[in-house]
Amino acid sequence: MSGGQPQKSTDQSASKASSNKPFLKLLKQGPKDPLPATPPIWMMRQAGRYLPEYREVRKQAGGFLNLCYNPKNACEVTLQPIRRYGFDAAILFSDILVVPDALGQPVRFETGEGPRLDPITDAAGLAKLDPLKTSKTYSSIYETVDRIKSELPDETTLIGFCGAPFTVATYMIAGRGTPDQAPARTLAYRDPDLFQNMIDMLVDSSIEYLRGQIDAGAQVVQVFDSWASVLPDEEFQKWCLEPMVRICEALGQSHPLTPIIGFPRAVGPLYKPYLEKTGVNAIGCDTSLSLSYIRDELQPHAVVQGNLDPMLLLNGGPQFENRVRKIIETLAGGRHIFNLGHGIIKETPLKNVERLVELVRGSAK
Ligand code: 1CP
Repeated sequence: MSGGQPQKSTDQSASKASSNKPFLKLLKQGPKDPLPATPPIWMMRQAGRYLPEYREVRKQAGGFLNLCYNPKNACEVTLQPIRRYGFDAAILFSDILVVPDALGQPVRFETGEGPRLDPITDAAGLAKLDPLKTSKTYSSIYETVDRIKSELPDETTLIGFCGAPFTVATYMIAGRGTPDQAPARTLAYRDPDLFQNMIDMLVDSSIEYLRGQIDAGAQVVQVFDSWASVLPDEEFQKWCLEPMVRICEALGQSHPLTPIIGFPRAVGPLYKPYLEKTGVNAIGCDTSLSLSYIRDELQPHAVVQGNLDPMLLLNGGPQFENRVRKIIETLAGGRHIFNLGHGIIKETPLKNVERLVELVRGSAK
């Protein structure tokens, strides 16, 4: 499998380009370097349904995955939030479920219902997947990255991404989003060897996919482990931490200059061991982490990213504004990227996002 093989480093351009990109520059700095006057800002799910211009393209794209696999349209929706708000980073428009789709487990998006896959529950199901077949699907995404790179403003950084193996496996096993990820947890306990094989396949394919995105022009990558918090400590080590360590080691060998952001959402006290063991450059902090924990326990070791509650952004008003100021003030002594604690909610008023950017950019002392 191509995933495990180190390749010649192709991320040299990332080092040259960082000086005029505040987001990339911060990620490459050490803790002692001078900090920017205001934190760089982007928002998880910044390209999406809260934007009228996204809904317009989406309507005409003929299905969500068609949008992801059409480089012209995917590039367009990636750039929309940059044009409107001037965020410091653009995130490739795609989805974490592109990986199972590429491996041969077709993904459908039912209108208003989220993703659907034929669940994999046994070895025969897993054996149908073919890691050698991914390149055709992945190359359309790389083409999108290449396009974005040529159209992105000079000062904007491009983030590539994938889902963490555990989070992606929860969808492959349940065949859909589930409130408690019970089908995946059950399979992991009932048949750990099969579960391990699935995780291994996802580790290799994620490495291949992230390397391809970086080679095509992604300057930073983020790995989303949205459901890591449902596992007890021991299983977290095995199914979340170890796979992420392997991904970071592989990228560290092939693309040592490309920063990695980890997002082990809602794992509470496990944030610290995650940071220590994976060595990620930056850590996405979810809404539940206290600002003092982020400042004292995480920020000395990595760039911290977060953590405004998307619900506060949706509601706006003084509570929202005060919290934005408090986040910035508390984390001002170290490296901080302003973001939400999870994805933006689709009903969020555009004027609140505008106000957020104004507050963050106007926060210089
Ligand atoms: O109808 C639509 O237009 C689909 C809505 C949508 C969008 C805009 C989905 C379906 N995916 C996306 C894009 C997307 N997804 C991006 C790129 C855009 C950006 O961030 O600006 C990214 C990074 C993701 C990541 C993603 N997809 C995650 C991890 C982050 C998180 O929110 O926790 C997860 C869990 C998914 C799965 C997924 N894709 C889409 C939906 C509705 C879901 C959740 C399904 C569920 O659990 O019910």
